[in-house]
Amino acid sequence: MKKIIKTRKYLPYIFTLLFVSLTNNCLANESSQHHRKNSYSSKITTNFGPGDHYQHEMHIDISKFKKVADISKKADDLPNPLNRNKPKKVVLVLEAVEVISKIAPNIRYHYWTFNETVPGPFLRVREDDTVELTLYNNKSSSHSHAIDLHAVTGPGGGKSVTEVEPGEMKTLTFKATTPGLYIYHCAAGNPATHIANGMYGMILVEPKQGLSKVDHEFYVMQGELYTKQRLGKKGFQKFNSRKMIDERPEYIVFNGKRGL
Ligand SMILES: [Cu+2]
Repeated sequence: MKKIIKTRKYLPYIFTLLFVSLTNNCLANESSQHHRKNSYSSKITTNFGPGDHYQHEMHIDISKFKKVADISKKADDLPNPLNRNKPKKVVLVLEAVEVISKIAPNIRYHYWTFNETVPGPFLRVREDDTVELTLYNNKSSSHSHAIDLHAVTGPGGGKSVTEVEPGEMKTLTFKATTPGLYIYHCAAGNPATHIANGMYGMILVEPKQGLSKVDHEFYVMQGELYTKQRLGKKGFQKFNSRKMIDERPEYIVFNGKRGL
């Protein structure tokens, strides 16, 4: 990060850095109906949020998931400014895909993603656009997934109409009424677990008058990975819900993995 800032002296630019907070104030507990049989074990609590006793342990066959060489979204991989005077209909398609990729060399993790990168695609629309967003859930997924866009006004930011089981797809249509830069994230089951595993990104709703011209724009998001094994341990890393509840990440990453 520091390196990027130092070498980009031709500021200003839009720097989209988001600190993903994985705290106890998330929305719901894992529900057994959102999982494939025998792929997990969860201890359900009745209080709001995951609660101190939340447990989630995956039992997956990693050979059944797609291998992705580089999970990291490139910081300069985002759409250009829109330069449009009028609103229009924008069609977006996202796919929830669970993959195996590397936090660092020889350190593998079962990432849950939008479109196979962390963060997911940078979405860019204009104020008053009508956005039609389709969410697919890859049939290989171990969980149901959904999308909650903070640019959307309505139940769960769209989560309530986009929750999809493996192999399903659903479409949400919304009007981008309020300009701003917003997070989107999966909100199925226990949202903190889905976010921790990589299901987040950003949506920019450009104001009608557009944004000031800049030399460069970058897309960088911070995430935290809660692995059962300690930092630096080689091999496949399992998710540890206890560390997530306690907010004790083993890895703090930018765009999904350790920098090289
Ligand atoms: Cu999800």
